[in-house]
Amino acid sequence: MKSTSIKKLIKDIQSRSLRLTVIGSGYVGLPTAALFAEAGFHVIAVDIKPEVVRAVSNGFSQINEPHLNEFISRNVQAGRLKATSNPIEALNQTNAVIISVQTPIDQNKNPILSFLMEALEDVGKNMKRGTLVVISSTVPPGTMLRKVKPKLESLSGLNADDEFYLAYVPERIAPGKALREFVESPRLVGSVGPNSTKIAVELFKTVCKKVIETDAATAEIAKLAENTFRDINIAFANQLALICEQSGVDVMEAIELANTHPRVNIHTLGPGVGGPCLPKDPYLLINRTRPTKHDVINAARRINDYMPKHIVKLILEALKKTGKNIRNSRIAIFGTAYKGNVDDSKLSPSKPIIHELIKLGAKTTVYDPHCNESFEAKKAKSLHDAIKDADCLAIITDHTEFKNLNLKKIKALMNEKPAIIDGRRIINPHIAEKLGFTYYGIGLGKPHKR
Ligand code: SAJ
Repeated sequence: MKSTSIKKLIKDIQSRSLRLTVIGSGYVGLPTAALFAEAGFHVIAVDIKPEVVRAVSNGFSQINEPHLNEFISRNVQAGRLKATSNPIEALNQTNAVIISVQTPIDQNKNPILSFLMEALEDVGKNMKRGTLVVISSTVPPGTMLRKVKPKLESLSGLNADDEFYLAYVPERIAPGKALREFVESPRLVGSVGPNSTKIAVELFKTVCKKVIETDAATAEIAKLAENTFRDINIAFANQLALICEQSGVDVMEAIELANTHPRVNIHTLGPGVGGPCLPKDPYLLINRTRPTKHDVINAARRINDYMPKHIVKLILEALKKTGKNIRNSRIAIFGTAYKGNVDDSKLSPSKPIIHELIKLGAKTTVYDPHCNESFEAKKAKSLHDAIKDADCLAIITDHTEFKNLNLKKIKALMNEKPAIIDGRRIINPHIAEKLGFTYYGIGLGKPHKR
């Protein structure tokens, strides 16, 4: 009986007759739904936000992700992709479900698992025997075995890996490259049992080039380790930047040289670390462990959280140098998105920077060609509007549009004695200074080489 059901599921995957629900149609869920539909499955994308459901039903995405619109429109037209805000309606029509809801943290840095628990409630109460349940959300260590499995078993009255199938398949896609990375990045399948693994591997093989099997607990830690490693590496680059500023050295050159060593790969410094993942995943990783003095993870978080304050410090220094006071100075902020070429401003370093500037009495204007957020500053319609009569330009996001700025034109629009604070080191300091800007680049110790 059991082996028939496994064989049937595998056959259904191979013939694409398996029907799939994806719960949570955000930055991860929507690319997931679109790619499985593209692979030939019938997929129902579920989201609580009516505007998301409306957009997908009309064949487009509210998320600004390269090529996602094409995939959605093609698959909606082909009848393979639908959207609904009613998970039960979707679950009744499908025999596999991928849950990709958010798992943020609260003010005390503790995980908020309520979105996941609500989704599990719907799935557990409504799933049929033989359903495959995949958790794709990032979760604290131990969640699959301690929370997800018992909850689904008790709500459904079915046994995992026997009467229904369960796997942890964490996502690894970076916004801006989501579709490509979904296919190209090796995908971890965290097992709660051999039958479940077999089926989950078969399903993900239809879209991902490489699938790696492990147990669920190890996959949970591996996923969190990836983002925590990146956060720690960036914190190291940021600390190097602070060291270089005091040592009269350019951190960009120092890192470039260090990275010529075959076993060194220092990441890029910046104005802080934002986004839906890196600022919170380290806290998920250490959530259930005893506090320890020997703690690189919290130390890295502290450094990265300090960086926005450092940007404000550089702004104050530059204004002082040009004989201006922050109160009533006009500051143009370039970028509210958390990183280049995305429209997401979640936990963006721009937020604390803008709030502090407003608190200090600066007239703050923001410009972001990708992102609507302004964090209570005045929003400029164009680069020209943002920069006009500004005393200081602070570059916070590394959007492509900011990489080749016409500094001559910018200088002509700005007030006398203009300053630039380069939080992403995308401007040539020598050119800026030659044109008469007071230039402060993060990690650029002065006097720097000419
Ligand atoms: N940043 C730096 N320096 C760097 C790299 C990034 O300051 O060298 C900053 C960015 O500007 C941004 C923040 O860090 O503010 C996060 O950007 P990111 O590109 O590192 O990460 P995300 O949040 O867009 O995506 C990450 C990715 N994880 C890794 O690369 C290990 C992605 O693969 C994950 O799928 C995603 O988190 C996730 O959802 O977990």
